[in-house]
Amino acid sequence: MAAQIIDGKAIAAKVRAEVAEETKRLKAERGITPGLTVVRVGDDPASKTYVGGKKKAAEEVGFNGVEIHLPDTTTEAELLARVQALNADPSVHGILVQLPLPKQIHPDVVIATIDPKKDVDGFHPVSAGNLFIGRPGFRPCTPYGIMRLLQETGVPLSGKRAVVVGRSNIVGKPMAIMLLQQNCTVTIAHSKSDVRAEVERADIVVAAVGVLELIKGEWIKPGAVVIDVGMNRNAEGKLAGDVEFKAAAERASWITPVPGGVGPMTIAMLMKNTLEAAKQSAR
Ligand code: LUD
Repeated sequence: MAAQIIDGKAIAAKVRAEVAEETKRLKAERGITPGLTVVRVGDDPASKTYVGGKKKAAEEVGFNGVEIHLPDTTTEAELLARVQALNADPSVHGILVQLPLPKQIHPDVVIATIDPKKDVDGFHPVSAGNLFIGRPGFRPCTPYGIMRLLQETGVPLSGKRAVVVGRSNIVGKPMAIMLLQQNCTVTIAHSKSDVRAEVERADIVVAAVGVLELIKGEWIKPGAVVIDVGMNRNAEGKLAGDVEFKAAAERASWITPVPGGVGPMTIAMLMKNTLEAAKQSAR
């Protein structure tokens, strides 16, 4: 069996088109142009690429997209002052501080300073709490995008055994909660787990560990759906995921590629969250 490819690039374009359409309406009916400000601190090369993608997408869907680039010597107090100014700016509906941050800045403190109404990353404790208890609120963009990818396959989730490999606050933990919300039987596997045994029995595998091809193709249960969140460089310097793509694709029913899978969806769902923030604002 050869897996069907989940085309994240195409589905992300569809999501952006939906957002662009609604943005037009929001402007015409209420005179609101969604504003997204992305703050990038320092010169992490991957962050530069990802933030560039966010700014481009914001412009494409008709938002006012702004990037603030600060030097890697920025102090925590300086960054907090920037965030507070954005909290107070009514033209800014969404604020995102790109991670990772330089080591002198504590990400938790910065995230907690963002007004939860503008938390389009869904990382604020209020957003995390709302997700945990099943209330409306901003969902972290990567797992939110993965739920959309799963929905687009048409594979029913209810009653399926899902394994999330990785337990980060930005991907693994929220991913597990969202799959639970859709009635999956969810396992979170991590560095102290028997990852192979957990993957072998899973109908849905979400790999979010950041270790090149840690998940072997032969571990995949025939017919499983495989979502690869990994963004690693291989020996040839090319982007590759946390799953051995070629071997896994021989067993899976559906699989995401890297690049062109989850990455573009992360950016598209950020547009969706920012539109939602603007809709909920007074103006
Ligand atoms: N921080 C994110 N840090 C890293 N890949 C992203 C990402 C697009 N505050 C905050 O944007 O949501 C975030 N909020 N993240 N990430 C990862 C994470 C953050 C990663 C990849 C991509 C966003 C992406 O577009 C492309 C793809 O997979 O096709 C490849 C891009 C390339 O390098 O060529």
